[in-house]
Order: sequence, then C-alpha cells, then structure tokens
Amino acid sequence: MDETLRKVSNLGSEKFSPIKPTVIQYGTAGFRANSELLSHVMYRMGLLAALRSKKKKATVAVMITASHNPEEDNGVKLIEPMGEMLEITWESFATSIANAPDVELSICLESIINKEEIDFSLPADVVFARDTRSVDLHLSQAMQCGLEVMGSTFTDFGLLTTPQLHYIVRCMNTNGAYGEATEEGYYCKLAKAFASLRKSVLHVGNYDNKIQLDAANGVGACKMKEMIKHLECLLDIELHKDGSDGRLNYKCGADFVKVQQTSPEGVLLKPGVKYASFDGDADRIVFFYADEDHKFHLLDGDKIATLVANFLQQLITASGLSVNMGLVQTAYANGSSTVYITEELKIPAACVPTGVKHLHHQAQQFDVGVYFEANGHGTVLFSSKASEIIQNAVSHTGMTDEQKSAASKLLTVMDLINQTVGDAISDLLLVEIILCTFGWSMEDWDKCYIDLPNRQLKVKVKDRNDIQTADAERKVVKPSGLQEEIDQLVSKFNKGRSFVRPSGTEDVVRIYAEADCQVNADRLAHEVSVKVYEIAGGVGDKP
Ligand code: 16G
Ligand code: ZN
Repeated sequence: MDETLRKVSNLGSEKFSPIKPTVIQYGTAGFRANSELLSHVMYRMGLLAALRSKKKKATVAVMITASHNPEEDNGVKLIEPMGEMLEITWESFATSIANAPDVELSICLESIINKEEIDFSLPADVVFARDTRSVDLHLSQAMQCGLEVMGSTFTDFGLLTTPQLHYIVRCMNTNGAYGEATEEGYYCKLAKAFASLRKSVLHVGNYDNKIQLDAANGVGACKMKEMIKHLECLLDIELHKDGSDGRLNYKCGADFVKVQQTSPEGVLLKPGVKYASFDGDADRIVFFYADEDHKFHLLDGDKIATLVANFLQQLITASGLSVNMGLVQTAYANGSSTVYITEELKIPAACVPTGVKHLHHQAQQFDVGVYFEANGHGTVLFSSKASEIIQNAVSHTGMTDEQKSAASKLLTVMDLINQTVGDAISDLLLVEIILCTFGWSMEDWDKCYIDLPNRQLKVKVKDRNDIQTADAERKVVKPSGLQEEIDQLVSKFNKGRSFVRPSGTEDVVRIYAEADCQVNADRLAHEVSVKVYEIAGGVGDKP
C-alpha cells in the first residue's frame, strides 16, 4: 500500500497539480466547475473510485459530465454498484481529496482507508463514460491515470448518456439480471418493452406518435438516433439541436425550456404538435406544445409524474395486487400538481430537498415509488417485494385474465423504466406508451390540472452557505428574520407561495414563487429576491 500511495503522490504533483488554489465542493450531483480547473479533480476521483470499489467489493462507475451547465464547464460524479448516487458520507471524502494540497494527498487517502476500514489488497474495478463536451477526453484520461496508479481494472465506455452508465453498472453487479451490461443491451431491453406495450394498444384515440425532439446539442442526440433504429418505426421522431450546428445547452435543452418557459431558439412551435427537450446528458426531459392561439404550454416533471402515477395506479388496481404507491416531489413542485395528486388521484405525496439522491431515497420507502423533480428528472422504483408480487401474479392460477393481463403489463413497464436514475430516453418512451394507452393528445394530458403561474430567479450573495433551510427547503432558518419577511410578502398574494435555497451547483441563492397570475408570481419572486439581497448580503446590482 505504501508504495502505491507514494506513486499516487508523485504522479499527482508531477502531472495533476491544481492550477490555482480554489476550493471545490462535491455538490448535489458531483463536482462542477470550469473545465480548466478540473484535471487534478478528475485524477483524484479516479483514486477515490478505486477505493469505493474496494470498499463495496463491486464495480463502481464514474461519469464525466456537467449535465445542463454551459459547454465550458465540466464535472464528475461517482455512481454506486446498483446505479445509485454516491453515498452521502463519501461526498465529504470526495471534497477532502479534491481539495488536499499535493503533499497531503496520500495522507488524505490513507485516512479514508483507515476510517472506512478498507482492505487495500482487494481488487478494484471501475467503468466510466463521458458526455460530448470537447475537453471530456482529456479529463477522462486524467481520471484513468488515477485508476491506473491504484492498480484498478477499468472499462472505458466512451460516449454515453448519464443514465446509460447507471444502467450498465447495475447490470454488471447483478450478473446481467437487470439486463445486458452494454449500450446495445440498453437499447434492446427498452425497445423490446416499448414494442410489446405499444402493440397491445389497439385504439389510440387522440394520440399522435410524432415528436419534435430538442436534444440540447448533447450526447442524447446520438444515443436517441441509436434508439430510433431499435424502435421499429413505432415512433416518428424528428431531432433538433443534435449537436451538428450549435453549442451544448445554449438556448436549448430541458433546463432552458423549463426556466425560461419558452421553446428552444430556432424551434418554431406549430399548434398541436408535440415537442420534448432533453438536457445535456439526457437524464432530464420536459414536454411542451403550443395551443391554437400559439400560447406556449410546458408539461414538466410534475405533469410527467402525475401521468405516470395515474397510469401505474390504474394497472395496480386492475391487477388487484396489494402493493402501495407513493409520489415524491420537491418544493419546486407546482402547488396544483400536489393538490391533483393528493385530492384527485388520492396518492400519498412526500416532499424532500432538491437532488436526485433525496428523491430516490424517499421513493424506496414505497412498494412502487414515483419520483420527479419539476425540472424533468425522475423515474419509478419497484421494491423487490413489489417486483416479486408482480412476477408471481403473471403465472398465478387464482387470478382472472384481466388481472393477469394488467400484471403482465406492469412487468413489461418495469423493463421500460430505467430504475437506477431519471432517464430522458426511457421517460420519453414511457410517456408515449401512456399517452397512447389513454388515447391522449398533449392538450388532453395538459388538462389534468392547470399549473399555477410561477417564476424562478437567482441572487448572488457573499456566501450562499449563510442561507440555511429546513422542512425540505420550504423554510429558511438562517439568516434570522428572512423567513418572516418571506411570509409577510407571500400573504399579500392570492395562492402565493415562495421559498429560497442555496444552489448546489452554482454560486447563487435560488428564489421560487408562484401565485394566481403571472404578474403576481413575477412580483412575488422579485420582492423576495430583494429581501434576500438585503438580508443575506447580496453582491452586485440590487434586483
Ligand atoms: C443537479 C441535480 C438535480 C437538481 C439540480 C439542482 C442530480 C443528478 N442532479 O442537477 O437533481 O435538481 O442539481 O440544482 O442530483 P441547483 O442546486 O443549482 O438548483
Ligand atoms: Zn442532467
């Protein structure tokens, strides 16, 4: 071990020394920063991934991406053996390793080894992939050097969407029970489930299989092209923002469409046509369309969550199986969606802090847990108990044909869903199946409930960590007095609601507000941002 740690230190200071002494934090979804600052972080994440693999005695994964951030940023995150986000205690190890001075790198590694009682003599195995950012290759080579110096075996999967890598690592650690551990295996599993479900629908009503897809000029474009080849022409997808002419995430993609509440630049909305946008690494999706008056309508993660929960609930009821279902949201969920879920669908809804790891964890508390962030990131988890009940039902003699048919559909739906993490491609296919089954157009889907108008803003402050929140980010507990001010402002608006939280990916405080009309939502968001600026030490121009 000593010999390896010496090599780790030498290589680190020779080739991967930090360019400047900035502090970098393993945030909501890993490290994200300007690419130029990341070589040493990548090298060190290679080291940490090898340790994590030794600790878990399993293959782990490393994804190089900065998701919806601008092209010049990059990022890296570690993925657990079952495709989940890195365990929270290891996030602080990642932060300490990334920030250790060169001379303390081996001491830092050694302290993790001791704290976690890792048997250093065990083998390590890591799979990795990257999105389409131009410097990804260079950064993935730095990460690979970290793996090599630790003596870890590894497989470089090249370009993948983030959810594809999550899928692959889970397949590897379940001996193929989850699917074949290749990119081709991913397409085949999803496409087979899709075709089977699609062909079982005989009357499609108002459903139309045409989609105009904005791929954010990211990796989702080339991977969707591959998926299309497997879909037997059951969907008619026209790709926009496929990376051939345009910058990644620039005025396009799911984040742009959701936050700006408008269509991607250059994509002209035709009334009645269905549109969807992926983000840069294809783990988020939102839908949108224009009505006859050319008014833009967004169908975001909340609308997807309610559609999926409605569909699954119908199948569960039809199958007569006793499995419970719950839906997990964050404070960003539109107030109308929560009312619809709890009062119309009568499904229990939980609220957790922002970030997939929190939603995923909470969804595991249900037999069937649907989770979605309003920004379009989400999936469905089936507990092992639920999977077993559904599997047994298909061949159970005491059930009616209708019950069996519903159970068998549920089983196929489980194959269509990437249960490791939110997946834009898988979610797109799932939404299509549901719309087709219900015979719904975009307008039909949109009608389920009407979103309360809302607005998101951001404010720069001296130190965003001075803002502390509680109650799933719905209340500010520090600085004192700010929550009282927000309550005061909210009380002035009909259906008003607002909260603020420090971003986990950008150096800003985020503000969310909703109210009965757009003018009021805008006013509330603006007034709250002024209070944040005044009380929490705003910098730059006052909002
Ligand atoms: C990351 C999270 C996403 C969250 C977003 C919030 C994952 C995989 N991704 O993209 O879930 O909504 O951060 O960003 O966890 P913010 O903290 O800057 O608002
Ligand atoms: Zn993403």
